[in-house]
Amino acid sequence: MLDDSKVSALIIDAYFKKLKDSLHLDAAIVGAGPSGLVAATLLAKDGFNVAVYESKLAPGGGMWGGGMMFNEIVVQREAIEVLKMFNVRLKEHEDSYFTCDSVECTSALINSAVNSGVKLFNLVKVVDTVFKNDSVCGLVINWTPVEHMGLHVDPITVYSKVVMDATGHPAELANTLVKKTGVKLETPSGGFEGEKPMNAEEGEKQTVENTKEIYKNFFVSGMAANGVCGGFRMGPIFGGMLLSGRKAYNLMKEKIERG
Ligand code: 48H
Repeated sequence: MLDDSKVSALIIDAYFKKLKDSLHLDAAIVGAGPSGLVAATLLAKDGFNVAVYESKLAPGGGMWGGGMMFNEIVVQREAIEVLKMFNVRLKEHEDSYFTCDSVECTSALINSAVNSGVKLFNLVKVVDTVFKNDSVCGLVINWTPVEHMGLHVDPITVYSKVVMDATGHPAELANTLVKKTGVKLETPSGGFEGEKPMNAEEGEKQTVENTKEIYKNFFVSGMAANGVCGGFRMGPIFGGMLLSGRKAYNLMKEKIERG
C-alpha cells in the first residue's frame, strides 16, 4: 500500500538536504546551459561542492533546439575531446566538422552533471549577487514562479567561494552587478559591452577568450562571456560553449584552491 504522506515527506526531506548542503558552496553556477554544465561537472568530479541554478523547468539552455529547431548541432574538432568525456555519439564530416543529436547531447550533459554530484536546482531564478568587502561572495535566489508573478516574496541567500554567470545571451547577473554596484569589470571599457551580431568564426574564438574572472570571485562563461565582453554570436555551433565550460572549470578550480 502506498502512503501519500510518506511520499511527501521523502520528497521534502531529500530536497531540503540538497538545499541545506548548498548554503556554503565552492562554486555556484547560474544557468544550466552547455557552458555552465561542463564547468559544473568537471568541478564536481574533482570533489568540489557545486550547485547550478536554472530558472526554467528543463535544464539544458539553448542546446535542445539545435539550429532553428532542427535538433542537430555542429561541433568543431577542437572541442571533440570535451564531448567525448560525456559519451556523446558523433558523426564526422569533411573539413573537421562533427554533428550530434542535440537531445542526446543536452541530456548527456545534464545526466553527467547530476551523476558527478552537482546539485542542480531547476525552477530557481538567481536574482542578485551577495557583495561584501568589494567582492562577490554568493547568490540571491528565489522560485521562478515568484519572480514571474511579481509576488512580493523575499529571496534567500547562498554563499560561495566563486560564482559564475552562465546565463547565456542576456548575461543577466553581470548586468545586474554593474548596474547595482558600478564596479569596473575586466572588459575593454570596464563596463558591460553587449553582444555583437553574427560572426561564427570570431564568436567561437571570443567565447573562450572572454571566459574569465571579470570581477573578484565572479566568472563568466559561454554566451554570457561574449555579452559582457562584447563578442560576436555564432549560431548553432557549440564547440566554443564546451571549451568555455572547460576553461571556466580550470579558472575556478585554481581560484578556489588559491583561496
Ligand atoms: C537561473 C538563468 C537565469 C537566472 C538565465 O543560453 P544557454 O544555453 O548558455 P550557454 O552560454 O552555455 O550556451 C549558449 C548557447 O545555448 C547559445 O545560445 C548559442 C550558442 N547561441 C548562439 C547564437 O548565435 O544564438 O543557457 C543559459 C541558461 C538558460 O537555461 C537560462 O534559462 C538560464 O541560463 N538562466 N537561470 N537564474 N537569472 N538567467
